[in-house]
Amino acid sequence: MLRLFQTHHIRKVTDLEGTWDFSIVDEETPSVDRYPYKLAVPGCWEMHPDLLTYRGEGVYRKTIQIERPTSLRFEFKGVSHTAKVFFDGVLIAEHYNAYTAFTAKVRNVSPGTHELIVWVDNSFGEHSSLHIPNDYYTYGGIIRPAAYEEISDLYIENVRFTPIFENKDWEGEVRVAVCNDSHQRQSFQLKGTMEEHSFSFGSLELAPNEIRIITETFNFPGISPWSASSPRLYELRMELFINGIERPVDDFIERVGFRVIETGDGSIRVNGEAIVMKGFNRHEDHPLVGAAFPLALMLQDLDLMQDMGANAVRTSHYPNDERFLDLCDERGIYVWEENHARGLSLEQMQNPHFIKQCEDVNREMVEQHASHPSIIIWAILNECASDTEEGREHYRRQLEQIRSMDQSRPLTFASHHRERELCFDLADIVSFNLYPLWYGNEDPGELCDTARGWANAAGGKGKPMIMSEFGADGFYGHRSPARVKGSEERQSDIIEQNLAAYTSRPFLSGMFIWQFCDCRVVEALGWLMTRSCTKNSKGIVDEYRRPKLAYSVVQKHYKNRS
Ligand code: ADA
Repeated sequence: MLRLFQTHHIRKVTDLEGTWDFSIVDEETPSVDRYPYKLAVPGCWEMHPDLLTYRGEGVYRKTIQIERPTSLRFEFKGVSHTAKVFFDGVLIAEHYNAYTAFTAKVRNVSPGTHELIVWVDNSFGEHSSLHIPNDYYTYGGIIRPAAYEEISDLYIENVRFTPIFENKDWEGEVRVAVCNDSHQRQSFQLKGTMEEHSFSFGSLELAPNEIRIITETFNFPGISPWSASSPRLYELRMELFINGIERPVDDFIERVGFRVIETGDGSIRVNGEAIVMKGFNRHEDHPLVGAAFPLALMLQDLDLMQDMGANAVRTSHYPNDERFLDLCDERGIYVWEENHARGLSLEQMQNPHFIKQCEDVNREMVEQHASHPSIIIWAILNECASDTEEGREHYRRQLEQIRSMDQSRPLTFASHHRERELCFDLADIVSFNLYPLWYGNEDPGELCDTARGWANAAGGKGKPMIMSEFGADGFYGHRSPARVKGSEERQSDIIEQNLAAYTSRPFLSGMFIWQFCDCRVVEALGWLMTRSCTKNSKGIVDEYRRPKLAYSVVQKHYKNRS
């Protein structure tokens, strides 16, 4: 299931979940004629005992049975990290980046058995500027759900919704992409419903093979807004009618919420009320599934975060599985979603593929996730070279790209450059990754005050401020009366002092602990001394979600419990 609600009542959708044939492709097996493995989709190949550390190419195969002549639209929510999709031997899609979805279409498919091949590559090298050896793990495989839909010649490609609050009442901009795959001009009507509200785009026409985005703003008087305490959601259903045919030929359902976000005077306001985000940075990582989360484990993560009193999550450092965003919509959790990048030096940003690979992930993130009310911040390029003039150009270009696609959310980036930061003027919110008492010995409160000063002096005056990362390693079960570094005791002391400082600073709009759970990191030189057991152990729960001592410290501050 791609989403947590039914996205079509008319269009037939078939899940591609299940076991797929699989073979690795390497020097010994350069061409695949045998598939020795059966792997789960969604799944990571690292879950198989032969492939625990396999990095390279692999081929997935599945046959599908088609009952009647139709056209097919495939949707892959995430293939890690590069995919080529073949239908009956013909290449139908290529895609880079594990964390955004892609689609492919095949027209005029005849009834019978058809073969679907997905070639996957998770190797590192110059071809990949964003998936690099890093402080998290790039798994291999079809890691998120996939499905195919039977589509007619004229169909709805996607629907996007932006709530607007005008003259004390709610409106919504509805943006529908319609596609005419036929060789004829098509006349049609687009009608929408949202509970008791109905609206129409009137009569429309598309030329042969035309795809058009149609946008209009409608009034939705009397709706209940979405908020953290009352996360009211509405199903927005679009139906497409061909002139002369009574019943709709296609439909598309999106789930939306009404809220607006503003920044200014140092605060972030949701529907006019200033908020303080108390949250976690979370990697999609679990030893039982790698990055391929089933719903039950996503729920468990949110249950644990909420049990600690969190109201926010940062999708560090990439766009998340859309079912997780659906859950955040349902629960009223504020989401900071960011594009895919972590800690790239200027040299790494000079990779010839960097600009294009970032543009793609930015576009896909916004196009695919813009209707989620829970996402209240877009962010880019965690800890990259924003302290250099050349790096600044990349930040400027990417923030402009996102702003040109969506003006309804504030933008930020998490910086560790302190007083050397050059890009605060470009963002709407200033965000700091600082690790007082862990990487340095500063007092968290004093450092936070100093950081406010750095931001003010560097173009961030009046902008809301977030502590986007702070934390400490704590090895699960390592107890120490001396509270040595790396023990659960020391971790909980450091979290205590950080949270005491930030929850009492009225100028902060949010704080995100690094990190929710321990996560696997890539085994590469440089990490071994600081990433014992090839893990980042700053989780408040360990990789199996067992709480560390710091759990109750977080509860105390996030829930105001003593
Ligand atoms: C950085 C980075 C995180 C993680 C963290 C740490 O600030 O953004 O991905 O690597 O530091 O644990 O040091």
